Amino acid sequence: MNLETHLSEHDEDVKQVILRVAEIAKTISKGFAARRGASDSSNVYGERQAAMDVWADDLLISALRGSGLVRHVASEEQPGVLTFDGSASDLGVTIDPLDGSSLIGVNLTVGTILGIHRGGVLRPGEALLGAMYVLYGPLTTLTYCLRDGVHEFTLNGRGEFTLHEEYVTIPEGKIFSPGALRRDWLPAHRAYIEGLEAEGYKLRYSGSFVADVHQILHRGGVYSYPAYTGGEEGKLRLLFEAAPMGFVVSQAGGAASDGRRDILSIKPEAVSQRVPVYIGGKGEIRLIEDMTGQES
Ligand code: FBP
Repeated sequence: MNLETHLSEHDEDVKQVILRVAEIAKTISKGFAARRGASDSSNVYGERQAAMDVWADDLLISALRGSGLVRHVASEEQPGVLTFDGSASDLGVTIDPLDGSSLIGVNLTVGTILGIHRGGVLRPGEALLGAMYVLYGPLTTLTYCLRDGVHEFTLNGRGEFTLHEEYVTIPEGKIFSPGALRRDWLPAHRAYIEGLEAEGYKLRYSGSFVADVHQILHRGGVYSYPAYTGGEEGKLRLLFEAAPMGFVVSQAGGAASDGRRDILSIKPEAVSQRVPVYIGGKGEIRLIEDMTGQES
């Protein structure tokens, strides 16, 4: 079954937005060879942008503007929320055009992450209509969730996204994917990770949040990019990374936390807001919240 058919029961505007992004994803998947290097620009956070970051961002924003179905767009590569007054619909979309882009040069898996809202985008993850992500790795895969299960599609040789797995649910598993430097870990987080290691959890960390969380979704365990010494807010962005991927994993039977509370309950104050991130199985998330709770 192809993506369009699988989406047929859903809201037409939302369906069209996902199909447009899927078309752009096909273009992005063909664009890496010609754009391996860094661009000579930096994003609003002063981070050096990969050439692919800029290109993918432009493609996605033009496609969403051109759809006439999206009124608000916030992108990790843009300073503020873009508003398209001519839109016939009031959808709001958040974009991380190419998460993990620093890995393109070494040919590791990166991805595009999207959150879909009704109305403005500065809303908690629990208000999301849906979310999706595309992985550009050995395969190009697209995973979407519109509050009726998590479904994965593979881009085939004919350039079509076809269904690979429906109603993905996170299994019990023993993988941990720990971000931030061990020397900068705060005591509760250090004890948490050392506890998982003592339980025989295997370390899997690529440096691409979307790819690492995808592995956790399919193999079980927990991804973490915690608060750390010198980074009490963590590194990852609430709007572009933590909320949409936390939404997908929560809809697949897992959970997402900032170490103390459900990440999906946090209302963003600004597009650039960072948040400590734990995403994975309910057991692993309950454990860190218990340990952090005991600390305070
Ligand atoms: P962007 O590439 O979208 O800025 O994402 C941030 C990110 O690269 C995540 O994908 C990844 O998990 C993390 O930062 C890696 O951080 P570090 O280099 O500190 O391990």
